[in-house]
Amino acid sequence: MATVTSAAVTIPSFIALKANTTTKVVATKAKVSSSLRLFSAKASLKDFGIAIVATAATTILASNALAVEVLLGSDDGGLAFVPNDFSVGAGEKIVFKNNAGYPHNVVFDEDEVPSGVDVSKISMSEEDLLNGPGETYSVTLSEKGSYSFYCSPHQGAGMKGKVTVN
Ligand SMILES: [Cu+2]
Repeated sequence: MATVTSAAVTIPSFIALKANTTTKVVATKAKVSSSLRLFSAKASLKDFGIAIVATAATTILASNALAVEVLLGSDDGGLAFVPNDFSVGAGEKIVFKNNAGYPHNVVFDEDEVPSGVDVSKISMSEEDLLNGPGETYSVTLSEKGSYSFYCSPHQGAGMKGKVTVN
């Protein structure tokens, strides 16, 4: 049957992402395939593929499987990035999230980023602040190398961090 073949081909590409999300994807697919059984083999194969992609994308976003979260302010109220020294893969999303001691912001240091990187494209402006609980600022770095960043209101208090993009 065409639907069985399709499942066999598409499942392996998702296994690498996260073991426990694979289970959900497979479960959803089973329902999709049974509802498509009345269509022609070719049509169901095509619709099937689209449904799987949509489900997988939603699952990834919900679980943040491909993002790194950095807290702004430590749980005990310290003016710090948590963690303040970490690594990400090139193109991996970094989500800075207000936790305590806000307002905060995230400004990359133009003297401590890989050459050719325009810090204005990856930084918040010095005046721009995250004021509310749980507010986030997200950035994706594609150039490999070491980047230093700071929070402009708390730079003097030592709120600085470093990320290595591999
Ligand atoms: Cu701050």
